[in-house]
Amino acid sequence: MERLNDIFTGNIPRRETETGLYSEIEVGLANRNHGLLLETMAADTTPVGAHYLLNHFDIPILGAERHRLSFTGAFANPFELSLGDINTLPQSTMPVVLECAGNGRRGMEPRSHSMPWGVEAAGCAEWTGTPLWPLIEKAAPTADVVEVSFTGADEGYDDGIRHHYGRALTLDELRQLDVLLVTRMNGVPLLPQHGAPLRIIVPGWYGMASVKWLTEIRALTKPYEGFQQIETYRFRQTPDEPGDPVSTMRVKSLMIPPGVPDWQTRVRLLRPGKVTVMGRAWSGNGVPIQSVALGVSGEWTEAEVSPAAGPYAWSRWQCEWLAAPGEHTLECRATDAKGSTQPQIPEWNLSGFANNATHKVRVLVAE
Ligand SMILES: Nc1nc2c(c(=O)[nH]1)N[C@H]1C(S)=C(S)[C@@H](COP(=O)(O)O)O[C@H]1N2
Ligand SMILES: [Mo]
Repeated sequence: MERLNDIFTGNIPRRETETGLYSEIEVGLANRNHGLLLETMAADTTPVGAHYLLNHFDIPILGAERHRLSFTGAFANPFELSLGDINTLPQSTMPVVLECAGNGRRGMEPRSHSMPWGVEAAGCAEWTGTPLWPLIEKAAPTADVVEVSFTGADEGYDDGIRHHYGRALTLDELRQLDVLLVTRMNGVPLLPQHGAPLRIIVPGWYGMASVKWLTEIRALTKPYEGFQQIETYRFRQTPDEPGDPVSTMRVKSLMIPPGVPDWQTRVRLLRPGKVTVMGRAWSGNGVPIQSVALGVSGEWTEAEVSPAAGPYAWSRWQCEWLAAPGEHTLECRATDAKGSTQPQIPEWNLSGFANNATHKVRVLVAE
């Protein structure tokens, strides 16, 4: 990835953290990047228009006819593919949970000055395309290749540095992860905002790895130094440390807020009696969900968990609750098959990444 130097380089530095009221700039980011509408978790597959979006720069409008993907750099057999070429390759469809690494950022204080996600930066769509690994093998990385980079057509500045959005994976990661070269979402061609005409999906990882508007796959003999790999998506306590990279998703659950909402506050209102509370749960790296519990005022009840539709899909959970008059906070907590469980209070980091604290919903119950 090129780091272009021009008169704008270094002009707009990052503002690392913020406290108190949200700024107009942060609200502007939220308007560009909408979240999952939680009530659509009633469906196994998130409808295309209800899936969250995270676009750093402007959406490039790319013509599918003329689009080419190049395999370049340290490959013994470099080549280019058109969309027509990709469509003739073996196709597979996978339900995959995508979650933005910044999901839950609003729950960390002080907060990072960035996209102000609550809990809604997740979704489970069905992605269709051709498996990537056979194409990497066909391109034949030379013996000294360590990483492969993925470059998007979108570009802009972050922290004063101009770059195309790009990420990399090591050859070992590419061998192990079921990375898909994707042209369709829920059976229809990708919409512009989800990466049309071509993206990758890296199942089990936070969303930043799933590069959209893919133009180039480059074999590298040195570790990738792109902005989105080195400068961000790192767990840091201070701005100066290199930090550990963000990769696989942490165990997480969400609930469909029960009852009906109040328009302005979204507070949930319901009548006393038996209520079925339901939601979804998932973990990273293809690890299945073991159990989910619903907490009401510190008392936990085991939920019923249905198996996921695939190794990277979410599980449905549901739990009966006898709603008594009053004000309550409902909370859901998942545990995965490796025994990882959600904390009630998130672990703070500078950028507000990977907040997998329990999802809490306030409800008012009255006759
Ligand atoms: N080219 C490009 N790819 C990208 C991004 C981007 O801004 N540009 N955002 C990433 C991030 S941070 C996330 S969370 C996912 C979001 O995918 P979606 O908008 O299809 O839900 O795309 C990833 N791929
Ligand atoms: Mo993201």
